[in-house]
Amino acid sequence: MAIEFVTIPFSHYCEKARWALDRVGVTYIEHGHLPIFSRLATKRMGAGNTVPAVVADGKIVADSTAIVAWADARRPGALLPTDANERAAALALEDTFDEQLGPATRRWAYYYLLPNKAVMRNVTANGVPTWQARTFRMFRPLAAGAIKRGLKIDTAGAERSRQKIETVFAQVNALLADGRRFLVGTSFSVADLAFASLAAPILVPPQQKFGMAGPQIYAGEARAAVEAWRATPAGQFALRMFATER
Ligand SMILES: N[C@@H](CCC(=O)N[C@@H](CS)C(=O)NCC(=O)O)C(=O)O
Repeated sequence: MAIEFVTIPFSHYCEKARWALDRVGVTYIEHGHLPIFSRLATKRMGAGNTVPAVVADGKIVADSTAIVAWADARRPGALLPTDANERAAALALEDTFDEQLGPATRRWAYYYLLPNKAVMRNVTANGVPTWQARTFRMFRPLAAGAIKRGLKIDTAGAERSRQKIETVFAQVNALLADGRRFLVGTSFSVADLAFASLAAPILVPPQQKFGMAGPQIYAGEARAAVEAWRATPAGQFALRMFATER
């Protein structure tokens, strides 16, 4: 039976959960919402404030980390390594990416993309009810203002986020320096999935949907930063994960 999957379609945490569900072959019906509206949906289902959230067998599984664990339980070992040490290492990396990388890439991407009317129009037009897309378009400056305030998106915040991204990328570059193919062990795990999906807003892999395919969505200094991140070992690694494991 299909499960219900509530998302903001272009959210990288939702992509993390979607990738996990796809990986284990779970059938789901995705209910996409735009920011602000997503809270109405999660409230209605009795989940917290954020997406992704899943309803399966009448139970709510909220938070991408819980959804990955739920998905792995459907096909044990598909995402969480079965070896205890590897599992602990993969989960620790997932935590770092969830807590450090995800908020930083989101703030940095919003800082540069929110003012771009054409890109935002494209990004917010897909996978959500038409009335939401239309309302968002109509009240774009208001909605953009609310997102900016909610996520503290300003020049100083974008710079702090850039530094955080650099720190996490340096950590991943260091792991990859020994030539390993995956971040933990010898096969794909939640560590690879979490890094690639949460870095996606600043790497813009071609496999991404929702109007976010390709670095051309950025201009000027942001485009240059994106190209530089894509060229790092960590950037190349994430792009390879999207190309071969997504
Ligand atoms: N720790 C959460 C973070 C999820 C998250 O931050 N979701 C954002 C979208 S990227 C959200 O739902 N924002 C809407 C809101 O806060 O109203 C997870 O891993 O699922």
